[in-house]
Amino acid sequence: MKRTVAVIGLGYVGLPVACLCIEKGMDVYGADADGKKLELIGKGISPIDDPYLNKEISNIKGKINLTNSIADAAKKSSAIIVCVPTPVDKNHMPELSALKSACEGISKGLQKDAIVVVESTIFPGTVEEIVVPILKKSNVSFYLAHCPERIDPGNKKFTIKNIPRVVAGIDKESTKKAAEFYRDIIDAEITELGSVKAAEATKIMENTFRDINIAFVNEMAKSFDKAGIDITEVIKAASTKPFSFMPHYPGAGVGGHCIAVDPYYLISKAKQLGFNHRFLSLAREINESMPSYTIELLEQELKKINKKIENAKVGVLGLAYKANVDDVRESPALKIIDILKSMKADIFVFDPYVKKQSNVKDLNELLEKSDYLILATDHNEFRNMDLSKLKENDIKIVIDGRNRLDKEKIKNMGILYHGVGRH
Ligand code: SAJ
Repeated sequence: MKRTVAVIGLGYVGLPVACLCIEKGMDVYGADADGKKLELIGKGISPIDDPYLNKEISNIKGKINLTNSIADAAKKSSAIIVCVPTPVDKNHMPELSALKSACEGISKGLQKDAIVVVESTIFPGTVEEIVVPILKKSNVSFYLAHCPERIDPGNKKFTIKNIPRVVAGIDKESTKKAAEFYRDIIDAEITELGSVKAAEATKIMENTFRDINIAFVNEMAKSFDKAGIDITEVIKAASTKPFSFMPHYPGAGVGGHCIAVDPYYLISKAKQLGFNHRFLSLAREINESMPSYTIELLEQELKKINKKIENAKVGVLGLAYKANVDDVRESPALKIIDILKSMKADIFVFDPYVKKQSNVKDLNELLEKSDYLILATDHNEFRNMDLSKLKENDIKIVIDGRNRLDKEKIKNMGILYHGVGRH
């Protein structure tokens, strides 16, 4: 009998799940609160500019059942995969309203012995303390597990089809049923863990590991800026060691809905339990300081030519939180723009993936109008730009927020150059 799956939340996590389940011959009910998103998906257009989704989305046109009613999707399904956002609020506290309302909706339609799997990133304890009580309102027996999402937006090599996963349920049966489900759709190792808290903690550990390593190189970059050492050369050199070194790269900041968010889920939960994550908090502080550090670098270079930021014509290259994606969530570029605004600079912004929030039509117009540049996001278009255009447009300063541009070439054109830990 065909398995029927409800996917709650059709974003960068849920949509790949929906595409894959349809590809595997399942009946899929996709539920999302965003009518525009449902309309696009119904037309076979991906609401997210992502290589995997742009390719797969046409295969689900006319096959996926779309609804804005979570209860209706749950009513029809024996498996329910929850892929809603779990951000932090402005005080860096977990914001679980989307997860809670998804569970409320599911509890209104949950079928007896259905399996519910939460893929959204959550702190250890969320499933047992928050999800279970809400689903129990359904008054039916159900299986419940956590299988943390591992999507890397824009990654063509590792996609939902081949990324190994970990899974654990509130009881052995739930773990087994969830593992079966993922083994049916994913061609990679599915590891069953002994407790749902271990699964919740795994994702947080993966991403916190990345955050502290980025903070490490960001602090090194600040130190090397003082010492006149080019950190990109040192990272390259350290990477020649064939074991126990893992390169990370300094930059204008850490954005996105994973790395910049997940550590706070653990920090806040641990605080409730009486443990203070000093190291993780410091790493967050260092990474959060990078946008203002990038502005300080611009101020340093402006001082050399007796200029100030006020009324300076500053071109910001990029809005997205990382290269070649269209997502601006927690983007350092937005923080850089806010600081420039507060300092009354004249700001020009261009991002080829985020044209709606750009205020010039293309890179050429930005170069024509700007005197100083900040590279905030290393989109391929910026990495490969014709640097001679900097000279043609009389650009005086380049702050390379991702250490991606040819430092020597820029300096040889008589343009002031400063990267992050590189000058
Ligand atoms: N960043 C740095 N230096 C680095 C790496 C990243 O400053 O060395 C910045 C990026 O510019 C960006 C932010 O950190 O602003 C996050 O970058 P990311 O490459 O970690 O991209 P994400 O947020 O899409 O992370 C995803 C995560 N995947 C999941 O959570 C399932 C993460 O676990 C992956 O490690 C990451 O992709 C990846 O490796 O690409």
